[in-house]
Amino acid sequence: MEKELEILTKKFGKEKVEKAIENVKNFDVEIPSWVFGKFGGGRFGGYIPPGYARNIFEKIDDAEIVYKLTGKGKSILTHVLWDFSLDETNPDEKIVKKVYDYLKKKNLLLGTVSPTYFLGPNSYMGSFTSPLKEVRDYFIKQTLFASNIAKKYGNSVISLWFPDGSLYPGEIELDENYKLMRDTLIEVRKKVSQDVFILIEYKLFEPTTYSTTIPDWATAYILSKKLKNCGILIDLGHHPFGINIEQIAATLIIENIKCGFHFNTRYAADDDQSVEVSPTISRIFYYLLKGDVVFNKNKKWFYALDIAAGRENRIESVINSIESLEICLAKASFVDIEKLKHLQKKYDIICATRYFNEIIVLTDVRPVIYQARKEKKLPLNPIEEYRKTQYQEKIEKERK
Ligand SMILES: [Mn+2]
Repeated sequence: MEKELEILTKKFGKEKVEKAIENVKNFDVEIPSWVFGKFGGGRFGGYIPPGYARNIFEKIDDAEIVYKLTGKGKSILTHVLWDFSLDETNPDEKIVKKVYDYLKKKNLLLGTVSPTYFLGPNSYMGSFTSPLKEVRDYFIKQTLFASNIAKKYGNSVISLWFPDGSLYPGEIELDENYKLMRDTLIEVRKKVSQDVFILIEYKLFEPTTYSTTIPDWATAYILSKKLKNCGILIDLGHHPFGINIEQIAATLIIENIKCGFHFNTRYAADDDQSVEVSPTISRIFYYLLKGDVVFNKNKKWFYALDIAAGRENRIESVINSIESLEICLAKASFVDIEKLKHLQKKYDIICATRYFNEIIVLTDVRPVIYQARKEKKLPLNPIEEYRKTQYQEKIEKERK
């Protein structure tokens, strides 16, 4: 490993190598509670990987081992009706208090909280845009619950994803549907404590949808501009194919919009698979680092995984995702902006892209990851280490 680090140092200089190690050490990402829960493999007869967490406390146990092995994932994302309700209808603050104490005991934190707009009575017609006022009120109430607990026990951030939309043209009036979303959000913003930060997630599609109410970042942006202390959540799986996500991030940074990121991998739909090492994510990190929104807490950018392992080992899927992000971040850390700009100024198109890709695509930065782990006294190979713990055998036996 030392030899490989030396090669990187020779090529990029000591300063770049040290910065990359520092970045990998300091980066953190929130872990979704739901990845450990009762998600199945869909078309494979409702298969759920053995040892799945049956409640929020077991999810926290799983998150704890990820944190111990990787040093990442100190904060846990939660979903109100999955994690703080016994009947998936009524949230209960008593559960939140217990969860908070449990997290504290394990040296973990309650992260961003999401109201669950896709569960609950009569939610099949939507949440904030339901034609039924009592349904809208029910979800407004749940949003207030989420914001109260985020403020009292967490990081004062709530993240909203809406399943609202339509299956067929003509089913709803698109303009009125948007207006109802906007007006309900404005009503909610007035009721939610002003210091609670709201993230609005957009999503182009759900299976069978003709329209989703907030399909793209333009719609999320317009809505966020109407609300105080509000930003946009970019989920990698929620775009049309071919869209340049790093360009979206670059634009939002320049416009000083506060954002969140949900990292995952998708192939055809919103698959939410384990994060793979990808040039796209490295390029995203390039702009995030350039815009100083990764480590500068005042900029209020939030990073989380949003994955759902249907057949693979959940804990290994999360560890793999974390490692992929570390690699993409490390790669982006090596780009010398001045050098790149010099090539751009000369209009040296091919050399500029070759220089960029030599780092983003071709450089093996794993020695940086290993060094960062070594310095933090973490196992060099967390998946191998996980298998040694026998934790998997234990949960598969206990959680039946
Ligand atoms: Mn998401």
